Amino acid sequence: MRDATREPMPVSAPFAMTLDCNGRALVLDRPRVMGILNVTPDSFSDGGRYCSVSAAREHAIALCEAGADIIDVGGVSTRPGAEPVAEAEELARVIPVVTAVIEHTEAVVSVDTSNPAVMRAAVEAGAGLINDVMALSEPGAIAMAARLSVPVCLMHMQGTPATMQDDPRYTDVVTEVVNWLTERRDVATAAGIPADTILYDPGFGFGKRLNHNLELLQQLHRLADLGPVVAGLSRKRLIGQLLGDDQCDRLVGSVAAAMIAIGQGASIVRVHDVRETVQALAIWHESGVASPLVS
Ligand code: 8Y4
Repeated sequence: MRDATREPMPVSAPFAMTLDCNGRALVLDRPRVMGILNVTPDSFSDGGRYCSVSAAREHAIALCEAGADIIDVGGVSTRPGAEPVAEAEELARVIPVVTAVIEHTEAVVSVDTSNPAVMRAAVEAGAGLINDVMALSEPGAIAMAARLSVPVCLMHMQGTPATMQDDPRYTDVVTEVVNWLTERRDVATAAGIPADTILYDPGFGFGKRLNHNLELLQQLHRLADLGPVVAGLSRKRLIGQLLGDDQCDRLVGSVAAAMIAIGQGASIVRVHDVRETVQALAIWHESGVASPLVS
């Protein structure tokens, strides 16, 4: 029997919203987990394309069985020093995997890309969310996202992946990130993207030092005033920094960080370790502790 003290907390607008992700519903009545599926050659390599697609598909199925609500498929690395990837190559990596994940799972598929042609092909293959670390700043990206009418995640980055960690500077990182995301929202809505289909992400680690990342985490609730927040902390360097050892295993630290982000009002956490994060979130949910998503 379900004890009255363990009934889920009531959740109200504005963020108990349901997003229509290309026919698949993403209900933000509780924190959701986005599982990371990298389809760069170093992740599921075997030379041949078929092998890597089937390996990626199997990993996606495992992530869903572990409780992922969203699978984020990305074919281009954002690491400093990563090789640029031609459009044809990105399409060849991403689209067969999107197709396979749509066919074999019920998850919302998000496409991690800044390229409008990849956005279009992915949505045609069934993807239901655009996750763009460039916040639709590439030529044609805003217009394409507006035309595709799927929700978009706008992420903040200072600089470019190649140089962003060289010397990031802010006067007031949280205010600057909030203002920048507000500007990107205004550009997006002016182009016809409905405001209630936009998600916001501070871009942990993207042109930020440890103190910047921590300030953003401490004040993540200020981003949540804009709309649903996505937080990606999983296995990032800041976890190693906080643990005092860059080389140590980052699993437990990543799960803890995801929980803190949820406590600060994040709607979606982007993670590698789905099973562990889902377990931690179950404790959150079942505890009945008031969700910050309740307004
Ligand atoms: C180990 C593994 C260390 C991965 C670092 C990393 C975000 C994102 C990335 C994010 C959203 C990454 C595509 C960087 N981070 N999308 N993408 N938010 N929305 N690095 O924080 O995971 S890639």
